[in-house]
Amino acid sequence: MNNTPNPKQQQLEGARVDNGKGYLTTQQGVRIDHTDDALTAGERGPTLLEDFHAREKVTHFDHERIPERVVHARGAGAYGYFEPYDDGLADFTAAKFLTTPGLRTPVFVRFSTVAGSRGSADTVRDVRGFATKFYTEQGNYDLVGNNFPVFFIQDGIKFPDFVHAVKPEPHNEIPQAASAHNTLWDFVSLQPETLHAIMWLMSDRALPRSYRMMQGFGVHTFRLVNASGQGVFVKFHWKPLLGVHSLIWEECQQIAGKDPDFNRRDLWEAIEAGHYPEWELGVQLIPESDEFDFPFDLLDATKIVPEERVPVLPVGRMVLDRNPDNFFAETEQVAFHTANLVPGIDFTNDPLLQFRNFSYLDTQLIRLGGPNFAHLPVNRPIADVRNNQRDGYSQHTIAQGPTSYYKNTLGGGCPALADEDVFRHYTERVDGHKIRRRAESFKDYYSQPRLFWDSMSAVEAEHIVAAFAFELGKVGPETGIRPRVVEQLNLIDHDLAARVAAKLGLTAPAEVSIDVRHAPSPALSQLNAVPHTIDTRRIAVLAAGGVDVRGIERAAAALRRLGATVDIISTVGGGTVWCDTGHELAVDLGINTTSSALYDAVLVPGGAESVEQLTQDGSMIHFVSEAYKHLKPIAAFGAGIDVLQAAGVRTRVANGSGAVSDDGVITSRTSGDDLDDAFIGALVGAVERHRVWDRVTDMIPA
Ligand code: HDD
Repeated sequence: MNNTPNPKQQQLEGARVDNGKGYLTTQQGVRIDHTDDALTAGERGPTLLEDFHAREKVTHFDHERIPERVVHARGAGAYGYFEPYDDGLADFTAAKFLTTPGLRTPVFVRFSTVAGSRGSADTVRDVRGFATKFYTEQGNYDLVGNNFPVFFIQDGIKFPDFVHAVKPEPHNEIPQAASAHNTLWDFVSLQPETLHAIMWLMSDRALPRSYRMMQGFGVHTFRLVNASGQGVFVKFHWKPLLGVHSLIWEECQQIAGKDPDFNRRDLWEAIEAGHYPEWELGVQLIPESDEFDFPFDLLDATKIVPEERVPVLPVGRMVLDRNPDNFFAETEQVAFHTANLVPGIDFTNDPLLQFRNFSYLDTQLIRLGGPNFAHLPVNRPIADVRNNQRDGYSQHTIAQGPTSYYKNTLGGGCPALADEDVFRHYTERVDGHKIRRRAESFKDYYSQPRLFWDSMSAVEAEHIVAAFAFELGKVGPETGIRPRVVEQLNLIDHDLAARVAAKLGLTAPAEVSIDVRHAPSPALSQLNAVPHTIDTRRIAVLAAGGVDVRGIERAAAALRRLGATVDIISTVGGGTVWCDTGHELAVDLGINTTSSALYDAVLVPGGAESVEQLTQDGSMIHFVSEAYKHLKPIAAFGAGIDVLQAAGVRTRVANGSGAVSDDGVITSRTSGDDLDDAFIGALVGAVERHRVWDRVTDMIPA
């Protein structure tokens, strides 16, 4: 097969007639002037089979659906490019896209949830897929990773078991896109290799605020191979420039109803608005001579290599700057495959990875209907493709000539074998008995979940406890699963087990002695990955007739200048509200169509009449108290401060001159053109920090 158009295809291309006016046609190009009524025998008579247009229209519709991905069914994709910073990896890999400074390699990235169906909500507790297709000049390379650095199982043969356990239960297909049910926790309680990834799943990492604000990991230990055939172990990391941020579990549950497309919409809108998300690619390099220097097996995908032990070296950057034109054609039909490698990158013997190398090709055959899915535009390499593969469903290429075999003379010996820039499998001596047995070196299941737990800040640890309590609280008490999971947690850390047990009304197991305790890894706490930026954060401004528009304009201009989105939310769903200056202010959203959970911060401006209306409106009051409960920055100026008090915000507020910033509540009595710079500065600082983790809100009913 050759992906450059052959002469016959070119002839046809040249003869194509553009109907010029965008006319509706059949699939055969026949123009249609009526598509609202089928052909019938008489006005009220039977529909006729000879209406080929109607039949084609409905038949195509009947066949529109393809099987959804068995996992990662729901996703969002975008195009962009990857660019290495320099040639720093040139000694380690022959992959040119990683080592050619200034070379921009096109990419397509698909983010996804894992357990839910295509129509499920975005903000469920789940791992997120982070799959990147690099269209390199040496062929397509796919890095099919997740936003967790570890996986739930060690050997791919367990994948159907794990996925069956986490997916909806087969007898009633409940629950959708949720891990909080009997079968997952039954599996976890019996399969301790799951525990490390389960700790990540119970952490805030499973609730990303945005796809643009999560890390990505290649997960496995791969291998870089240089031009001389020498190898080095490598772990891949994506680090988002916007930092790592999460939602709060209660927000996730609300957003699942208010805006089930929250993460997809966020990615789409950011790219449409020109706020192109960016990640830094980093690598951990481990010389082969150090393979056995770790207290775990490098081939075990349930283990991390702590960044403090092997630093992550920055290699290049990826920018996503274009949304797809058509969701189905691109995001749905993109086919990733862990075995899509280019010269300079290779596998290791990780038994999970080895299985994936079989599974991805296999799944595309059923999902995309045959062996020619690489012809689809989103999957086509930019590199020249030539081979002797022929036929099959949906063959898009008209191959030339009588030969489709190697060796041949009749086809001039083409395609010829390459003698430069070739993929050669890494030469490795393999020697062993044919056995079905897990390696002893894979059998430490507890020390790394413990490392993760020990590396959490107090608030992150509290969220993990709450997540276990929620999930296990949904597990049938009669099943015996809850205490079995708590027993497993006790082998990670007694305090963790005791806190979860207390929330479930169980007796904590007796403390056991812990053999290995590693030094905490600060890189694991996402609170250490918060950069100073408010770029693309969403600020809600609550306004009604009589609002202080000058004050809004001053604050909004400063926030927008730094990249934030500012939405005016009012009691009406559109149009304008009148302002204290007599002008009109455009309303972005009515309070009935939105929720505080969709914003990062709230600003309540002054204007006596506006404030009078807001304090009388339960939805507005709820908006403020809920944002306060969700630990978000709350700001008010002038009379707007009254709204905070009506919403039960008990923090100290400004009552004289000067801005007051306390507990993430920023207030100032100044207003209009005189609105205090210090107030605006404090608001920006609070939005940068994102949440006020130590705010006490247990008494807030929202
Ligand atoms: Fe997988 C899809 C990531 C283990 C079998 N996987 C899929 C996707 C991602 C991952 C991001 C979605 C790709 C897309 O957007 O189209 N999978 C992972 C990671 C794993 C992992 C990071 C562990 C380190 N996967 C894994 C195993 C198997 C599979 C062990 C099978 C033995 N994965 C699949 C699959 C999917 C898939 C069934 C479903 C749709 C697809 O491949 O194209 O083949």
